[in-house]
Amino acid sequence: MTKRALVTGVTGQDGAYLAQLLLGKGYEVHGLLARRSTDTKWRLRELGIDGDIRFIEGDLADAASLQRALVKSQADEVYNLGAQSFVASSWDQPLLTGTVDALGVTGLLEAIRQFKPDARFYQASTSEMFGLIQAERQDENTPFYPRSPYGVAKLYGHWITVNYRESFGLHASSGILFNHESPLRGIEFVTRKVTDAVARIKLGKQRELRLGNIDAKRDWGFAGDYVEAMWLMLQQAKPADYVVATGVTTTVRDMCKIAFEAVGLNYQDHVVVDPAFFRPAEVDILLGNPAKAERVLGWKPRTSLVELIGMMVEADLRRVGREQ
Ligand code: GDR
Repeated sequence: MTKRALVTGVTGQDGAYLAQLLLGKGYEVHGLLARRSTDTKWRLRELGIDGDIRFIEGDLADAASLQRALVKSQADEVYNLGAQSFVASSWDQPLLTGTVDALGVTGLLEAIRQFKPDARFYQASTSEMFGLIQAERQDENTPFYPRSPYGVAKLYGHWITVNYRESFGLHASSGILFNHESPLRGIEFVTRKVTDAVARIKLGKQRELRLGNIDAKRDWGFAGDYVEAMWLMLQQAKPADYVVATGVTTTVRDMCKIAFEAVGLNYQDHVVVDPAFFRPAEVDILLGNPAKAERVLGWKPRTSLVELIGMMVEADLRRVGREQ
């Protein structure tokens, strides 16, 4: 029997890699497609899978469209990857962020409860929920203290997932993913902003790179590795929550150093700190402990930060080169 999956956020970085993984496993993949005036399918085209996904028009902010998507797809597995996912924008659009990232999760869980209660559910939770809480390494038992409207909305999404699991017996799991990047990362996020700039500077199209807080520390992994953990969570007999991370933390500054060194440049010659990119509140350090994912799911990150940044710089050199 062919398995059917419904993926929200299918045009995003994680959605694209997950869809590729599921198609490779023989799934029928349905993707919720929000109507936008701009082209959103470029990632799916880059992976060569845009023609293989069954799109269902809908939006996490529209509960009726979620119900329709559930009925239409008859999904066995539902992956909720759709979100307003840029932390900095969540201060400018706090209500939209809450509507999509918090209430949207309830809308989807309700649609499952009413129309496909045997479907398994994955919620994209985030290390941003830990926020101010500094632990030696953050794990599933670390308390939460979000530091942005995004983090607060995601914490609601996390707890409503736990509550629907405990209240209605849904097979609902939540992956607390630390930062995960790739050549398909949106340009607004710091790693891709850096690797794109490195390519432009190397090819003589840009001179400087303006960044915010370069002392922030993040636990960065490769998105392609992380979508495997999502799938594994839904293959378990019992639903649960898992931290997905590398267990290594690096400053934005050192990540820049790696990226510029990949093309033989010194970041200090190009990076300018610009307070315009500082956030109203910052999460200073994130460092995860993926021991449970390794023990229960048999999952391990396979890509180091140096390999990841190298892969991103290479892809951006090709992209910028093509523009010329
Ligand atoms: P983050 O990712 O907020 O951690 O959330 P981002 O790459 O935006 O920021 C990482 C850190 O870099 C600092 N920083 C800058 N960030 C951006 N975007 N632009 C800059 O110029 C800049 N300069 C310094 C930030 O202040 C921050 O400390 C990501 C998102 O994918 C979330 O959706 C996800 O939940 C978490 O990761 C896990």
